[in-house]
Amino acid sequence: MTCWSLQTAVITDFTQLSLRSCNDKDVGHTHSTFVSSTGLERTTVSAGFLCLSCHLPLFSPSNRPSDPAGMAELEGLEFGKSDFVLLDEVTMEQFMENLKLRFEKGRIYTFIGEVVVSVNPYKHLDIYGKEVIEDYRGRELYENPPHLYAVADAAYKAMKRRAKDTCIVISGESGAGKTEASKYIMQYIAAITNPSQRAEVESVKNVLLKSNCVLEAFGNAKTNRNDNSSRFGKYMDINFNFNGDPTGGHINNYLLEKSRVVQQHEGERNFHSFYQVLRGGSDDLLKSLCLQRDPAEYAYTSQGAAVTLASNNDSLCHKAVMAALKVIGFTAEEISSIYKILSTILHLHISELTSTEPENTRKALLYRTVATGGGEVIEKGHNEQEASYGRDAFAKALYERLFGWIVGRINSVIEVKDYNPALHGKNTVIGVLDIYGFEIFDNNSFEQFCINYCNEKLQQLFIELILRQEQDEYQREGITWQHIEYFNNQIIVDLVEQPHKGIISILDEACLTAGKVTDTVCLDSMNKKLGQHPHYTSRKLCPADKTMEFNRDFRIRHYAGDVTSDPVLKEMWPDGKMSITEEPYYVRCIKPNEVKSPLLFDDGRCQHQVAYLGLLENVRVRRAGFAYRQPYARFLQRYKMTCEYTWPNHLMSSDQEAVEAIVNQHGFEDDVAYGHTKLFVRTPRTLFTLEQERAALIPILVLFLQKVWRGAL
Ligand code: AD9
Ligand code: MG
Repeated sequence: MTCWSLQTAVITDFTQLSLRSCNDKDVGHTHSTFVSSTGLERTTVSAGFLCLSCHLPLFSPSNRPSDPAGMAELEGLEFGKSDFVLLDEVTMEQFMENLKLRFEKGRIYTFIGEVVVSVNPYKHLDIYGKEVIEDYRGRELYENPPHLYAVADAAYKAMKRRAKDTCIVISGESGAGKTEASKYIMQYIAAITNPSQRAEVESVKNVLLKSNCVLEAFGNAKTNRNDNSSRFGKYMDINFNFNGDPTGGHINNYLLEKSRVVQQHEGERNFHSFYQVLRGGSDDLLKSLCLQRDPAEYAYTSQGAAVTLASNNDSLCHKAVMAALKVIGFTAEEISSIYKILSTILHLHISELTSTEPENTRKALLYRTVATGGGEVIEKGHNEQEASYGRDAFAKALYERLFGWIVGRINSVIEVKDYNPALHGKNTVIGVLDIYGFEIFDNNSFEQFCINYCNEKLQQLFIELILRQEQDEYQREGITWQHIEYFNNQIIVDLVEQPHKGIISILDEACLTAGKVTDTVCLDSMNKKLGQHPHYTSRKLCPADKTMEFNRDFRIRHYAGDVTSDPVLKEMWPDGKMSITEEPYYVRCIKPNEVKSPLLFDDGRCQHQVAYLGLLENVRVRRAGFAYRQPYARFLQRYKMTCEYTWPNHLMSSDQEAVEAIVNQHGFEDDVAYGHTKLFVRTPRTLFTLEQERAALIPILVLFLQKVWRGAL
């Protein structure tokens, strides 16, 4: 018997199994229990499983599986621990050592239980192909090496099995790999669904996938941190029918960074769309729009003095976007309008291109209408500064509306139509959240304030679900539990959003009395209310020119670092609402270095991210915790058939006692704890075994019942 032939065999009698070590030497004992390198004991032997006694892989080198994923696990020791839960000791030192080793070996994904930690490889890795997708399709999370596909499959299975909405939250700072991860996840879901290739489902999948290309063109830009930085938040819902096939979707977009349309930092660009049309548009198109090819010709595309992207070809991207727009269903007229608006923004030949009266446009930009005390209405000319402010505001508004319209148009194509729950069953959803990451610039504006606040809220959700709820439940259920300390960023969230004295409230007040409240008054009010807050400071900056007034700013100590915000905050908070299911799956992305290098693992920067993402605490909770829990009644209902004392009904005084009988009969005493209302199970193996036994018993039971019905018994 070769080891390889055991790849998927279910071992029922451990004592019969004798395998060789990876050195091809007999290890002198019979492997009886296995542990995958994700740390979970298993009864199914597959690549990467280590013997619990000798800790050696169960497969010899000559029998190595050919799939790269399996190989990685097989060589688990060389490539580090694929689940941080398996660290010998949960210390920052060991965590970082493992993370670094895996990054250097090209193993960019590592589990913390069900959470995937991902490090941006900054190079193409051959780990997303069809064969790899097949490895993950329908498998349990711990059966394969860590991968985004494992999480995508877990979310998909959870949605399908329990007909429950679920979502995948991808977080990490700018350039950590969130958007790439979200695309791989969507590709995976597209690949594993609609096996019967129904045309209407294929078309939905196609639009969903192609929408990324369009959204990135209009919503992403080169920043100093990321050549393809998302400048909007995206929450994409994919709807599924009872078969588990996509029937549609919806894109929520949040807070487009519209200030970029008129202003870019040194080294940064405007949104890709401008450069793409200039570089890739046909001569005819450019002529009709009166556009020059060179982005350096336009103020709005050249402020950052970085018109060319090293990592991407604008001209090719333009062609891809045009093709995607057509696939999605934009008409030729709509596409033409999109480009007219872009060119309008670029050179503000507004009247000609937006079909408005030239005189009206001129007036709108150069004059404002003022009501005099006597009830008269007069036109007052803008000074130069006011006129350029008006022009910029107009350009920003145009672009924002264009973006909103594009998203709306995509939504109109993919929205679920004619769905009849009575006919089609429950419509379920998987959401994928990819917002722009935490960012700190030299000059931080309202956008950074909002982006970082969003990230605080996401961290709060993570803390809430993974850390606090977990610990709270153990306490509530009376399970012995060593409390784990973690930094709760609620204090920072409160600083921003508390009614009356939070920063948003103070800004709101200032906006309501706009015109009367100056930056100084607003900052004074903030200092008065928040001066003592441990995460708030304000500075006076001495101007170089002594005749000028002091500049002032305020600083928030975010969980990821200090961010100083420019006090001129004039935009409005978006009214969009995001509904995240309470059972999210998490991908935590880490950026290995600031120079986009595939070779450099910057220890300091990575450790900082691990710390503020709370990953170490996550490992501790996970390690000390129980993988599953179920109320006694539900556990009993499901598994009572596996125990002679509980089937068909038990005679014990409580459900808990009956559950104890099941646990004892299977010898799982050491793997469980009894709470006040629930059974807690430490490793998935226990449930896995019970599930297998139940699955084996069901056909026997059905036969038995059929016989009873037919009166044969
Ligand atoms: V931001 O908050 O939108 O500024 P993201 O979304 O976290 O940021 P993004 O996914 O855009 O980062 O990744 C940045 C770049 O890293 C990509 O353009 C790729 O060049 C590179 N990257 C990220 N993930 C991968 C990967 N899995 N494989 C190869 C990757 N390259
Ligand atoms: Mg992004």
